[in-house]
Amino acid sequence: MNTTSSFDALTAYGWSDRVAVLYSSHPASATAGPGRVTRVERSSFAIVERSGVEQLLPVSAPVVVGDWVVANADRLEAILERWSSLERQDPVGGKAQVLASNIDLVLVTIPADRPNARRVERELALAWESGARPVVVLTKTDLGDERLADELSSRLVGTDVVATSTETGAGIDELAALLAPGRTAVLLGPSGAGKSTLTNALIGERRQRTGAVRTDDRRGRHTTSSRQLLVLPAGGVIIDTPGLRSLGLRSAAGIGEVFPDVDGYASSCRFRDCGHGGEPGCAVTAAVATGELAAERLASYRKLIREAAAERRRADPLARREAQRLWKQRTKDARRHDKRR
Ligand SMILES: Nc1nc2c(ncn2[C@@H]2O[C@H](COP(=O)(O)OP(=O)(O)OP(=O)(O)O)[C@@H](O)[C@H]2O)c(=O)[nH]1
Ligand SMILES: [Mg+2]
Ligand SMILES: [Zn+2]
Repeated sequence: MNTTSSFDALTAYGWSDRVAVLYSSHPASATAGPGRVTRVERSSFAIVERSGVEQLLPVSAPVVVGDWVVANADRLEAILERWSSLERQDPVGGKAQVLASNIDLVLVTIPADRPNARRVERELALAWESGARPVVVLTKTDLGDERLADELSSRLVGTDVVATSTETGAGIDELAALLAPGRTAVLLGPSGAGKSTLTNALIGERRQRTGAVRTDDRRGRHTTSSRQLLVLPAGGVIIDTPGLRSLGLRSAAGIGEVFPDVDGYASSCRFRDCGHGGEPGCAVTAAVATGELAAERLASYRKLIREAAAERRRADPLARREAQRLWKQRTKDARRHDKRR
């Protein structure tokens, strides 16, 4: 086993006791060394090894950026078990696409000059599903309304919001501190949000190409084309990603974490699986009626729930029939209940 050797170079890439245990308990570690995937291309992928040297291997298994692997000089022996993975519903194949693995933080970026809270809520749900902790990063605060950070914080109950600008340098140290002891973070957010610019600011040099935003609609131009794992000089690892248009949820697992306010009222609804769309005895719509809960927030929540449910039914025809049966039963019950009153 290689556990006594020096892992200095890999320490900067997030090597930890947890990885050491996964590695040394894997049979392949008897003959091959550990490495971390920094980039994946069509037919090859890059790993960094103990020596700190990056090398290219042919793709022989579905590796993703962030994976810890066991590899020989020119061959992938094994992918070590992932403890977190950020996944989206693949818009074409209907399968999951893993965007990054073994991450501790998901930095959900939202540009202050075209903030879209609904997109953030979707990305937060995706992030919670991954097993990593999401943090919202408001970018380009030099271009936006200065009340935006506070408005976001109050809408996104229970999620931290860091306000940044690479123009003024605001929030960059705060972000670096979140990453410092060797955590791995992945950047998520629309094209042109400033993810690569932020990456460069954290690294302290211009490593990632950045692109001007179109002036007509202020959208980005998809400057970054592939995911890239980079080491930060102050400690920590960052994965820069291209802005994605489609971010389909795989399940409803993360939605409750993003909407603890809605979930709080939902526990008082008459039906345990209330859809909060006009069902009798709905505590959530009652909270909207009294102004305790924003209608926009509920609309965003319901859209994500509906999408996750549709995804589940698509994947499972039995679930589809069960949903129809429940709905019929419930309307019958409700009629009976209302008559009794
Ligand atoms: N004013 C201002 N402009 C910024 C800031 N951060 C980034 N920009 C600009 O926003 C544009 C887009 O930045 P990128 O870093 O390329 O955006 P991205 O999120 O990486 O975009 P993709 O790679 O396409 O997903 C560039 O012209 C940056 O110079 C900021 O804090 N303030
Ligand atoms: Mg980029
Ligand atoms: Zn309800």
